[in-house]
Amino acid sequence: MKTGNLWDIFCKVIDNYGDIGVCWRLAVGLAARGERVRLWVDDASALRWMAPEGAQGVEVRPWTQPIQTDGLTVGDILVEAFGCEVAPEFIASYAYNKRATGQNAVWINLEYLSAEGFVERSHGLPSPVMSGPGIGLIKHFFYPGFTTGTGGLLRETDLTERQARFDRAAWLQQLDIGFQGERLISLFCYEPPALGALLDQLAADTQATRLLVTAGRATAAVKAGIKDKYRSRPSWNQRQALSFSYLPTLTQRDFDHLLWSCDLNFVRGEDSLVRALWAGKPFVWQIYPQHDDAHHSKLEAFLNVLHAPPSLRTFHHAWNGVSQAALPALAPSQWQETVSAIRTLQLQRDDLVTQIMRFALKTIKI
Ligand code: TRH
Repeated sequence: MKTGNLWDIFCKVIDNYGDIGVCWRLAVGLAARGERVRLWVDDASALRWMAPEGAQGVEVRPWTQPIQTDGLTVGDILVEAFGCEVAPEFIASYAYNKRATGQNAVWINLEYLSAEGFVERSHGLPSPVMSGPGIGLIKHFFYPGFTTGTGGLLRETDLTERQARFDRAAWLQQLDIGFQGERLISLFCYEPPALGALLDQLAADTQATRLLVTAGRATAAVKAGIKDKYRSRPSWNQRQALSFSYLPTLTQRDFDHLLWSCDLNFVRGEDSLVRALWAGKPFVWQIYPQHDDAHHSKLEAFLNVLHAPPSLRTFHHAWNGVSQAALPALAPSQWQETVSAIRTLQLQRDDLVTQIMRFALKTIKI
């Protein structure tokens, strides 16, 4: 495809880091392939620690109300991330420009990652705009996913080379983690109901474990859990089999390094799930909870795509509060093969940036 197109990606930060995390990765991926990107975001604060150095070819713009469109060069491709509803004044000038130049509009609705069946059915579908300043334009749904009929997963072109070059010992030292050969487990989570049970399990294990706890909600949850334990059972970690390292906020690159360094990763939301998959180590996923428990079927669909063995399924059910059963024992050695298999399979598929660029070009030419 011809490169050098100008992409306008719109992102609204609802909560947590996934929306901006995915949009940033997409923007950087496009720029790395010669595209130009403007990322319009209502709250760019997380980028200060996720990507403090920015990226060549990506311009982060504040999504002000309204956006000042006077004198703005309209881009070629418009991406609306996660149904964030692009600013009407921007749509008006985009639509005006496309009509005036006779160029096809490319307005892509980027959706959340899911392994559910509707993703294949909905990926690529057109949705004519029936009202508002964009009336007459056609939006297209773009669904990331795990199967060939979907938009794929975000993956950098140099991912496997970076992994091959990675020096685990040096990275741990750089982070001041006093690693002494113990099992390393990363923890990026919300407030899992079984967190207390996990801490007990690790403290009771004959194998020493260091839990690398990510900043924010995971740190708050672990500290609260430990406090509770000391209050009710002061001897819960008497042998000190379980130790803790509380991490600062990491750049997205260092977040990968964390996952590559650990023997087991606990991740949450969609973006870190994909990073855990690329890391290729056994992982446990806490799915983003939805009010109507819609996340239960989403979790099940993912476990099916993963071909998760029974021990991994039951662990996920307890970790996510889908079942009230006691947290089963961790069995990472039984899970390794499953993770390696999905990683190998997904590495053979076209990544999301390749696919979205192909999709945009096709739509421009229609
Ligand atoms: O933060 P999340 O829980 O994001 C969630 C989900 O995406 C959810 O679907 C969405 O609806 C909700 O946000 C609004 O988890 P996720 O998706 O894994 O995103 C985390 C991002 O933060 C990811 O890009 C990795 C990055 N990260 C760092 O770069 N450094 C860090 O230290 C940590 C802990 C995370």
